[in-house]
Amino acid sequence: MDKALTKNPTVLSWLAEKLALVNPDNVVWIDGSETQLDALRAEAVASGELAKLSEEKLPGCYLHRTALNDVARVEHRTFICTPTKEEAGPTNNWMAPDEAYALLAGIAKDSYRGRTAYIIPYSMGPVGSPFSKAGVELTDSIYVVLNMSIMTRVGQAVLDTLGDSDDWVRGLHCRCGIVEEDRYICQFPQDNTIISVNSGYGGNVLLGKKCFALRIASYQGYKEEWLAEHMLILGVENPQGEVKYICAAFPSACGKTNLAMLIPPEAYRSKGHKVWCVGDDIAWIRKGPDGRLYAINPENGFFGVAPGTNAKSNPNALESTKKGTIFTNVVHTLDDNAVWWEGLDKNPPANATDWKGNPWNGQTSDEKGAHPNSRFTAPARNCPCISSEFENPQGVPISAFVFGGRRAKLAPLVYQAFDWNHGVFVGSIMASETTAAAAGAVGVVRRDPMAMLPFCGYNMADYWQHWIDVGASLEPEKAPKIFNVNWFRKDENDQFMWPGFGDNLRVLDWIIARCEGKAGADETAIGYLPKTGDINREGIEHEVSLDSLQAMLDVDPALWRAEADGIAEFYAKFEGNIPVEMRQSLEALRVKLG
Ligand code: OXD
Ligand code: MN
Repeated sequence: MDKALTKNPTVLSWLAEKLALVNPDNVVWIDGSETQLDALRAEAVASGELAKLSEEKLPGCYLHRTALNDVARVEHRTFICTPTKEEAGPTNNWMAPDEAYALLAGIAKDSYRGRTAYIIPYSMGPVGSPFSKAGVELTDSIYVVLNMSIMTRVGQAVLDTLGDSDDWVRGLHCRCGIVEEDRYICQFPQDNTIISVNSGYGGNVLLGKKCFALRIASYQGYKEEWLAEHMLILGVENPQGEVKYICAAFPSACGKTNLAMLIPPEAYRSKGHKVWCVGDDIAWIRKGPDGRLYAINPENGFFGVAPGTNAKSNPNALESTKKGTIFTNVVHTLDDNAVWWEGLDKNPPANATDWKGNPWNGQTSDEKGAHPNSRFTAPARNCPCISSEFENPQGVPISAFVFGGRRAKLAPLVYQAFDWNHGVFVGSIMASETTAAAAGAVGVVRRDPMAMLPFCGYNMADYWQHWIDVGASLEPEKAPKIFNVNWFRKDENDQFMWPGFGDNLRVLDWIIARCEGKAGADETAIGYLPKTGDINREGIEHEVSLDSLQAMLDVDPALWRAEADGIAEFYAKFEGNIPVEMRQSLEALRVKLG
């Protein structure tokens, strides 16, 4: 075994126990140095775990393919292991901790035999920031080490900052045989512990991301009076150079990474408006000394979906992948030793290997070359619009929270909640209609409160109460305002009515003006809506008529009455544990709808 990088007794004793269980041939501490990472890259290339891509086209970039049965997060095999089922709540899978530890120990036992154990000390958030938390991940995968080195801050500095503290998250990852039936992603919030077995796919094994920064951290936030949210963070700069920060939560397939890296439309850009990305997936939020809420992005990179990313949809994300990036399950283009995915451009390669590793001719094949959930792991500092505040240990002050979903007819383009508690209600009723992109019926409403359904590490009713309590701790004029957006409203011909992408800034513009008390609104049953004249249409590329805008802002009482019934049905799952403030909001909505 390498010389330990820390004397922290809790780290050393946990490692000793887990190493005895998994029984590796070698043990390597990850110190965060480029020399060590380079050696690991070379080893992974030699073993075939990674392919080195063209140094000329994609410097420092690699390609990885997962097992065919291991391509996405597995929600049905993800468990919250709290002492009682009640603490996990009706929206999580639950297993009793003793049962889970015993089951997982049986699977993990001797699973590193003949392999090397890598000990990754990492920080979620800039090292030393009051928002940040440390973790240690024990893994038998170089792919995990290299991805964690992009997605988090890794190495000696993390352990030096941790000192002898016990406030760190234990993470054990065992690849085992990638057996689907024995795949488990278990979180033990009371023990600050994560155990993930039988997967090598990022979302299941980069334990700093969903497992720690959302599931464990949401519970830590509940206990320590802060919030861990599935939210992007962006800064909107006006021509005077003032930047306002917005946190936004969307279910998957709603363009979250695109919004986080939005390019202002020409009419705005030419006047000096800019958008800065602080984060594209996760926000950790705390009250600052001035009584406002501040957010940091605990991650250090982007683990983005590749298909659909292109020079038009998200040039900033595309540029972020041009160096130091690991691609997973995309197409390998053989003529130039680079990568391709559906939606990158209209020129699929003729001479390529698909995500399964088979020869693939993109010009004749009916099959997709890249897996629909293929990914890039790119360093955040590559992003052309990364915020100057990205590393700010104090975070950025939040002006607004934005929730959103994909609703063809129901939700208007944008509305503002009446107040904080009503905003919590608005977040709790977030939902998306299923699209043809996923298997199953189209247009089915899937509830995904605050986009946290698969990520809340405790009872969602307690989580909502925590949101209400955070609001109560803020002076009303310092509390962020809360909004809901819907970029996906459709007309009677089933066509999207709003152009989306850069033009979404026009909606953010109204949101910021509302936060500053500078824009008008109409009061409706569901919240405050802009008047058509309040949304700036100047220079909009795809003409949006006033009538069309009016239609996008329409609130149909019949549809909303049916929605209220759907919400009541969803709330009934929580057996009377819904915070009273939310029940009152639902009641008030019903009364106003008549
Ligand atoms: C993600 C997700 O990968 O939300 O970010 O699924
Ligand atoms: Mn996400």
